[in-house]
Amino acid sequence: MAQKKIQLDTSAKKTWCPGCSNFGILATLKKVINNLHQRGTAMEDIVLVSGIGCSSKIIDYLGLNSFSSLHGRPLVSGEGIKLGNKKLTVIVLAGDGGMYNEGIAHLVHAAKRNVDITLLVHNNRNFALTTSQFTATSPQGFKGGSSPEGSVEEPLNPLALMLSAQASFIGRGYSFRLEGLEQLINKAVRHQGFSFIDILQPCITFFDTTDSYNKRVYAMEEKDLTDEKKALAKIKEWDYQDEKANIPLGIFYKQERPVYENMLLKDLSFSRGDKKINFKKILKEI
Ligand SMILES: Cc1ncc(C[n+]2csc(CCOP(=O)(O)OP(=O)(O)O)c2C)c(N)n1
Repeated sequence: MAQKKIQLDTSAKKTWCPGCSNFGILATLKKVINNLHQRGTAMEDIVLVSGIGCSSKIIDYLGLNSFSSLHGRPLVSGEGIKLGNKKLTVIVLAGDGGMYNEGIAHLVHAAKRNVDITLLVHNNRNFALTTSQFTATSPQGFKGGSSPEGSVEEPLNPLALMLSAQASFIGRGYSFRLEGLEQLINKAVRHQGFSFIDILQPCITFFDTTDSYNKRVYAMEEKDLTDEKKALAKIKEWDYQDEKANIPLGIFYKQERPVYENMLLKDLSFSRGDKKINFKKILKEI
């Protein structure tokens, strides 16, 4: 029998700028969560984790179990939650500043470990909540609070980083192409392993890339998703700098790999001298 649509609204006042593209991500996430529920996931088994930033406010607007972590640190919190209870569906939400600057070491290790969580990066290509400083994905020449003359740094391609860190699901969405974004997140959440999605999320106040993206984005066909060379070629179609290049959206790479928590928690025992200590037994005895 079909489950009833879940009302996820909260009473928290939305403090995003009017017209912010985060509203589209919020609406999409509500659909994704309802979809998960329709497929049998209990609401209490879904956990959202965020850091700090405009992007991270999203967890206040969704009536679900959630944890607000430090700026740049939501991934490790999410990993801890998943290790504590493998049954949970963990979705981590962060800004590009939090994830590609402060939290970049955690990002690389979460991908390498292949923890079964989904990461959504709201990539507006600036530190927006603090009124615009350049981040790792801002283009060279970006003018903001910390680079009034224009940033001299070239941008990082986060998808290329994720491919080399062995992320088992790599995708890109766009906050003004919501049908594609919803399908992409649905697939990411269902994937067993670390799922990474860079969501292009124009900051209409400080770095409005909407018109430029609208002209250049296109949906990729889903084929040969396990071929690393093809994935890299697609990833390199746009380097986050070139304002003329087309921007592919969808899944770039998907591969089955052993999941970290299944390997780590297989046995839950360790040896001390000739004694084997079993955590499961200890926990039962407490
Ligand atoms: C470790 C740390 N560094 C800096 C800050 C200050 N800070 C709070 S929000 C923010 C900007 C967030 O930018 P981003 O992560 O890109 O998210 P956005 O606001 O753009 O969604 C900064 C720099 C902080 N709270 N903690």
